[in-house]
Amino acid sequence: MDKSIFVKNLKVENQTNPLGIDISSPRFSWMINTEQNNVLQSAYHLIVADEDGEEVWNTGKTDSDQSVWIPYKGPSLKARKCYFWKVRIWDNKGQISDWSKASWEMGLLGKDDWQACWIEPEQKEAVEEPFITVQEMFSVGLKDKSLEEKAKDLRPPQLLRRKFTITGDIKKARLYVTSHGVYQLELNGSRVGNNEFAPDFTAYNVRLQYQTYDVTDLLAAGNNAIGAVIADGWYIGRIQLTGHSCQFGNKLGLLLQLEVEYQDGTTERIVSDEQFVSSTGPWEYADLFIGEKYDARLEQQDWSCFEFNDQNWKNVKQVDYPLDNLIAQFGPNVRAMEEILPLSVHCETDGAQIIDFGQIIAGRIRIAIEARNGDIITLQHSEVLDKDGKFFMNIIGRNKDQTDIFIAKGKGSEVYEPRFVFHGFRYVRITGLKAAIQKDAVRAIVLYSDMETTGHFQCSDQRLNKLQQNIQWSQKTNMLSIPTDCPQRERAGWTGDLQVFAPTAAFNMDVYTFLERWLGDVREEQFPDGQIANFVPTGKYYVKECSSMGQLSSAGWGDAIIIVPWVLYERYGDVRVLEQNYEAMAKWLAYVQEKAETEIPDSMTETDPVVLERQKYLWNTGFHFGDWLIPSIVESANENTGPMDSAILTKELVATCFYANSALLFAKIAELLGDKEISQTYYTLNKRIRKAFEKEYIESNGRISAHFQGIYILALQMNMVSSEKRPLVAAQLAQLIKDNDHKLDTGFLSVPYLMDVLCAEGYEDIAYRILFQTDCPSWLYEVERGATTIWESWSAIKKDGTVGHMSFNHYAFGCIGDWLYREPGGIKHSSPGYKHSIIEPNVNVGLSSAKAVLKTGYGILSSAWERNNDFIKLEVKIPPNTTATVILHGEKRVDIGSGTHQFHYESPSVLNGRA
Ligand code: RAM
Repeated sequence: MDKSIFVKNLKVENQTNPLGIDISSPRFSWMINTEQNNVLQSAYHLIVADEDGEEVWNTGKTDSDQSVWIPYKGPSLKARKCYFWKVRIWDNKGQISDWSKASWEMGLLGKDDWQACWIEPEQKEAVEEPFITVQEMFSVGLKDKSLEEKAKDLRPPQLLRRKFTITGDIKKARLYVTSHGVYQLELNGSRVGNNEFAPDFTAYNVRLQYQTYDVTDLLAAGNNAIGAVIADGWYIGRIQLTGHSCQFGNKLGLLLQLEVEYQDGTTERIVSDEQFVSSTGPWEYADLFIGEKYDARLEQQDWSCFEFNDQNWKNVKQVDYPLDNLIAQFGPNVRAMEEILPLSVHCETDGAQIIDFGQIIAGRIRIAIEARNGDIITLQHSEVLDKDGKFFMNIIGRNKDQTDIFIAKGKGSEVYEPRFVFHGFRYVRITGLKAAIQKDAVRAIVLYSDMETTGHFQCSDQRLNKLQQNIQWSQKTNMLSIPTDCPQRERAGWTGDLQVFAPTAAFNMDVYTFLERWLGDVREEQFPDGQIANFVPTGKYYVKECSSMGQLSSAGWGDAIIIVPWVLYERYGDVRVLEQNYEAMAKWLAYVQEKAETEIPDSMTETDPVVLERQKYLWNTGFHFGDWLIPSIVESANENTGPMDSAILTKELVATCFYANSALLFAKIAELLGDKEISQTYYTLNKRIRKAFEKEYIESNGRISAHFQGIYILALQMNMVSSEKRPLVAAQLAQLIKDNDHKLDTGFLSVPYLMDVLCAEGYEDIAYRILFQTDCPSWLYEVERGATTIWESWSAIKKDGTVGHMSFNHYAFGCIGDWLYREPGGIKHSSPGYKHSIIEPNVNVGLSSAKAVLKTGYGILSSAWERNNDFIKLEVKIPPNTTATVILHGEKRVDIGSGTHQFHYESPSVLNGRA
């Protein structure tokens, strides 16, 4: 039937027909498909039935325009059961869609659903790296052991297998599994699923995910065998800044439950128990940071098949671990998402071959090798070459080797792809290979959490397009299981980095569920006094590591617990993320409030009661990273200070700005969740903090005591300035930028607001000069220096070509992406999840065209404009069930419904000779 509206993209918990859900009230979403304009949903009807076709929940025709995040409200859902759901909708024109159908399956819902026991293979003892401080890690004198020495402390991944028999005709078979370490599975010689680094990186002690696999087609009648390989991963291996090991435990273990349902209704369970046997395999070691050593001569053919002779394998031990920390996989798994062919291969004088993949990524290589038995081939990974084009290990520190070793068995062409490691790199230096490497014999395998790309920005300036691509690459490659600062040196879930980047991230990809999961860890790892960790998951040395700084959190980092859920709510429209984090937000703010109210700076000698009274509203004590990595400070840093002056000189003011900002956001959130009284309290608190800030730090001429660009930006953005002083403060900022030859000098926390603040205060021209600036520091300086990702430091390659020991893949400064989508792109959310949006392209940035596309929860929203002298042609696409207001040339407002709309209007050109 030719229906003019239909319902598509049915999702449960943001996934299509998911398996293994353990949420008691899963949320349903769908999109409406139609060729017609101005379509709004007026009602829906949703029915859920169980496996036997019995209806379990029927909403009846429900008058509502909600088509995303509708929570299930039927009777309790049962473990393991598959549920079928269908939905149809009515629109504002009286049309009814057909039913659209989908399903989901519940997983194991509690420890009683587990018959399996944890098992551990006999294993070489894991070596706990000696504790070093962050300062020691970054100190020049840091001694790192040679790879050979380290190898002695490393240990092999373990292979575990078990035989079993299938006695009937299978209806369905599910495998529920998790590990201490990272695992891969095989059934009868075939790989199970395509997850990498399962069970993902979470705060394992409190939240360990199990994965569910449909293995119906992998089982055979009669004899079968199951095999698992487990490597140290994040649980035991070297991680985070200081390359510590054993942060969550020190023994590899497996928990597995295979459930088979036969056609006749009977069931069978094969679980991890002492019938498993174990052995080491071809891996001598595999450490996430150091790399993998693989000896192909030790491969055991068909080790996961029934016939394999496992006589020499060892027994495993059943061990008792509480099962309370188990949760079902939530959100995307890591996968091999892309493959890249080399750009070039060249030989160094010593015979080493350098492969250039033309793109910095996180992942590893796959290489076809022709070598002799016992040949040792070494793969080193790096993000840059030095000034003279020579291989240069840009990442230094303890255990940051990123080196894989392959020992050939020498039988024709052998394909090697490391399995339990990933690296941050663009270049690979290969030694030990006699033959010249052919380009098509190698691929770079790009690994990240499997999220949909939702955003696209393009404009008439190719350099900005390259910047946008670089931002997207830094995002993908820093979203491998958790949101990280960088995928090579630290790979840590720094809360501050994500906080500044979250709005950009939410344009580029569907990060909602991925970040919801990580926020779960942030909450779980909140300290009893309310502090939120600087990076999450933390690990057992976190507290010790922070002790030199005197506190476990920092302003602008801990505030992620309020800012990130708020951004997610705005961009995806699901109130649950606010509800879930509400308590943690309140605890964090209570901690900050207590600090502000009870502490004053050590240097303070004031006795004036008025001055002392306002100290209660200033968060001006303790350690904070401040406006981290201010370019001019990084430039002038010496070995002793490092970048720490950025923190020391700005921390008081930054902390107070974030205190005000978080109080305000929390007031809004409380209001939204119906907590009126609390909301009022925090609106008032916000006002008091702002007033105290102005009194304490802003002079009558608008100068702020910490005279840095970033402080002015934060003060203006967070409304710390009265309306009378605003122009003066803004003028100070403008002057600072002019004095800096129109270059930014902003750190991590202020840079997200740089462009918005300048534009809002009437300094558009300065903002655009910063945008198109090509001298260092600037976004286009990096682009012109050949960047393929966003760098940690703007001057990671200096003007004279000197290459620094920096990370070349930190997404934080890529936060300008949000502005590109919103301003030249023109897409702005106006009600949560883009139910209503504002399309207001800034056609005077200095571009002749721009296009922004975003796949929202309702469908594609886009804005594309082109300038022809003084005339603008704008095409806008609005998804069904949403509306938009188009603002032309800053004044004319047009309200529109879904569909494609075109506008032509006049807007005098201010191209100023730019693209
Ligand atoms: C660096 C990290 C991260 C930042 C912290 C404060 O070590 O790379 O980006 O958040 O410091």
